[in-house]
Amino acid sequence: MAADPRGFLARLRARVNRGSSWLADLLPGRQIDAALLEDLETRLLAADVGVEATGEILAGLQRAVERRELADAEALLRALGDALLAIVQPVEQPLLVDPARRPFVILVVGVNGSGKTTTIGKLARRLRDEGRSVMLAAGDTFRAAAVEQLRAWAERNNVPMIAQQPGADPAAVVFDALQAARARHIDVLIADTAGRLHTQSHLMDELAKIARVLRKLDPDAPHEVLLVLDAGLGQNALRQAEQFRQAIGVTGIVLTKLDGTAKGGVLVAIARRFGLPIRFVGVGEQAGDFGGFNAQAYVDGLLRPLPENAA
Ligand SMILES: Nc1nc2c(ncn2[C@@H]2O[C@H](COP(=O)(O)OP(=O)(O)OP(=O)(O)O)[C@@H](O)[C@H]2O)c(=O)[nH]1
Ligand SMILES: [Mg+2]
Repeated sequence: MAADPRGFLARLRARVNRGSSWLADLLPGRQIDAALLEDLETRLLAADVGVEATGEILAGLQRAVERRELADAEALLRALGDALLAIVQPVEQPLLVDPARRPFVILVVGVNGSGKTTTIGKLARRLRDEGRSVMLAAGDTFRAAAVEQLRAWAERNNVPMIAQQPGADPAAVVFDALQAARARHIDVLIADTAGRLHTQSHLMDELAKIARVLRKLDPDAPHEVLLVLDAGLGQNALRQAEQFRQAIGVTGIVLTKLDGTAKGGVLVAIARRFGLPIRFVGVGEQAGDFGGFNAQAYVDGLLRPLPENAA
């Protein structure tokens, strides 16, 4: 079943790196030596694990080889898994909706096409299934189709949505929505925003304005700023995280499209560089292809993938 968490973990494990076993042809029959470690380094970099994390992992494995702790490929795989887990386990921090902050305001930001609106649809369903009342704010007033896309998710999930005409000030839309959510005693307000390049400073300023305007109603809002990153963008995702963090102060990351890339290792690079909580991951376009980040299932997916038909 789509909402079954075990089903989601299986999908995560099958779909990271498209379920292809990127180490399968590397390890069998090989001696654990410097040449193998060098090949492994190349694979980690190709999977977008990043220079910093790869260097750290390799240094640890090198020490283990010198101490003759890695007798065979299985031992190496285990050590590699432990090293990856040590980096990503600390960022497995679920989003906790504080009931004392009501409405709990989640502002969703990111570059064009990263998966913001889809994430909002999936998250709205998840929160609603947990028994919370949810409202959506159509803060992407830039694209006319954006409101309709969000409305479709709102209707599918049976949650209300606040919108204005195309071209309206997104800060005004989100402000109105917070007032409406308050009046209706809504638990969680999720605000969509237009995609923007992290290099467009006036659009980054617009995000800061949305946050500023929200604070007129609630000094603690937004309670969560979710940055949605497309895993397929590789190292560019790191630059995006840096810029959004500076512009608005990201409190959590959603990594989407882990199903559509052979570079799912970028999550490790992001965890290593920023240490920001990874709240959710997306492994497909359907509502059920979304769940809280699970470090162990993710590392298993990298190193010991399940076939797609198991998911
Ligand atoms: N395969 C896959 N596709 C996804 C995932 N998340 C989103 N998508 C798809 O990515 C495309 C863009 O998603 P949107 O949610 O519209 O992205 P957005 O960030 O709102 O885009 P803009 O509003 O244009 O900035 C859509 O076709 C989604 O179905 C995912 O986890 N996996
Ligand atoms: Mg959108």
